[in-house]
Amino acid sequence: MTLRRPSVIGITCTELQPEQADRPPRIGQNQSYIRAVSRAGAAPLLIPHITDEPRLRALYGRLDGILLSGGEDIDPAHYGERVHEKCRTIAARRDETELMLARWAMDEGKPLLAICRGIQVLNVAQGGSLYQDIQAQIPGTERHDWYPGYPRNHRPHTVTIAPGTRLAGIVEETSMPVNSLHHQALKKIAPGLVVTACAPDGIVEAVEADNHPFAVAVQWHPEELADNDPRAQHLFDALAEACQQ
Ligand SMILES: [Mn+2]
Repeated sequence: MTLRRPSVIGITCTELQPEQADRPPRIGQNQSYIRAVSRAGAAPLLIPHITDEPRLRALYGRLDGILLSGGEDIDPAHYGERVHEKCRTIAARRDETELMLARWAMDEGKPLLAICRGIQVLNVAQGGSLYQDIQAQIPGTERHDWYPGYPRNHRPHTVTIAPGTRLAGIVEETSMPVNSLHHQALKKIAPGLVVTACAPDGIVEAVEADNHPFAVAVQWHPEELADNDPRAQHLFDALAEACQQ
């Protein structure tokens, strides 16, 4: 058996809200992502917000795979809309950084796992659009923003997964309960992406690229389930596996 070098997977960061007024601006990310990537045998690397293309490119070049994480709302200008009153925090430097990473990974076939905000970044990067607030913009939908006040592994709805998709192969299910920590959702699906899972109310919960070695995106938060649920951990395992190809 040949020992292989562990893959390096870049995890994008969120802008941390200062608890005290005198705290400087900081970035970081939930340790659940780091645990899930580590458990998959890969080395996690937190990616700061770098909007200078050559320098971000230098960092990107050293990564075997990308994990687009959850967080703020994307500036609707990136999909040609004005800011809706229910749109929440926007992080301009994060938008710019992640849209570049997503486009490069899609163009060049670098393995990509996109979670929550990540599925939205991937869709917008490829020319899709978003509902800026599910409750305000889509009548008759169920609640999807189960935060704060609920555990992050609370599973309020199921997803139906299309058989034969990469996602179905990874989680080995065609229906399963998931957590739901989002108030936005995919609207127009970008060219090159296919919907692979939906909630009972029709909200798109997963997409993947049909012409890419590994570009899988989910609207739920598998990193918050992966400590106890192999179906969630398998998404990170599959990303790490793709990075070794
Ligand atoms: Mn949901």
